[in-house]
Amino acid sequence: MFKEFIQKLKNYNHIGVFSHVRPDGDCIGSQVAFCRWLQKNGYEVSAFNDDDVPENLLFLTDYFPVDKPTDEATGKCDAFIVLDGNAPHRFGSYVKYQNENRRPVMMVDHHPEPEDEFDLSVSVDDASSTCELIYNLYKEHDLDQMDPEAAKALYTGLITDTGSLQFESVKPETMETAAGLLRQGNFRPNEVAEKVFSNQTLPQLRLLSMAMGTIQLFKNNQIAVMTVTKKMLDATGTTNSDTDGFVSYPLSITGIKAAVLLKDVEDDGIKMSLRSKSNVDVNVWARELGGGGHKKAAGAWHEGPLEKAIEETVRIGSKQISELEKTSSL
Ligand SMILES: [Mn+2]
Repeated sequence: MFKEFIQKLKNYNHIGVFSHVRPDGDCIGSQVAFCRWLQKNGYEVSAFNDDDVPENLLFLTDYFPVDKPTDEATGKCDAFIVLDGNAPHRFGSYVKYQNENRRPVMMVDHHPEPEDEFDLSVSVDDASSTCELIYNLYKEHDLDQMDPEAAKALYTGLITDTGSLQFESVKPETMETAAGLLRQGNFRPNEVAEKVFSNQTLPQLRLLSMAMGTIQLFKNNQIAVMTVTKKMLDATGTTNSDTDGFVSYPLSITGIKAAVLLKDVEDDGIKMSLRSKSNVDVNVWARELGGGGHKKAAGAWHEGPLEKAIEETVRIGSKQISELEKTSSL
């Protein structure tokens, strides 16, 4: 899988590694583990992200620092790697740096329908996570190069991108990857899980409680909608990033086929997270709203206002559910 990738890397000295904007566990986990791999193999390495690393993932930046890109720092790089996204715009200011001075770029990712904008792509859309792919890179090259830090970083992405190894994307290979990481890194699962999942603040829980109160069900109780507004953030002293993971709560209601979280927290429209636990394809659904993602998890945007965004979103989802019901394939 990585033979050509590893060979091509040898043409360069200083690699700039970008992960996608508004980073998550898979994004930072794969970035940190991959940067350590590059370093072990003699490369100069810089890791970039436009946005702050979320609080619960900050421990990963002790393993490898992730900085905001600058002209000076990107200027040192003779090649770029982009991780956990399959279109240039996912990497924010990466596009600007490439426009100013185009460098060879390689991509490693697991999202469907990648854009053809990269010099080399390792794109595996049935992999659970980009971290699973980076584990394969280590394995194909030399697994002994994986230290406990890299193993914990990859384990982070493995559990955050799979709902703690519960999603449909989890295959026997994913579990084997998890086992390999625990063995190679010599750590227990709770050591990482507690850092990532059990560090909620009281304001975050208060916000969650308010968001729970907004849940509405549609289409014979098969679609759940949850909303978060700027007012709720202000009342609880929280920010947009404190809503991470909220959408899984409405999805856990019995009989629900798909859930949508609408966040009316910025001046320029409404951000939506769509999740499915059925044959409802939220990638197709989000695409009708100008967004996209995976079959089971996707994102979209609506210009608002909130009521209109809910109505249109529910209408599109209901249409898909009706079609699936017709063929008894829901
Ligand atoms: Mn991912």
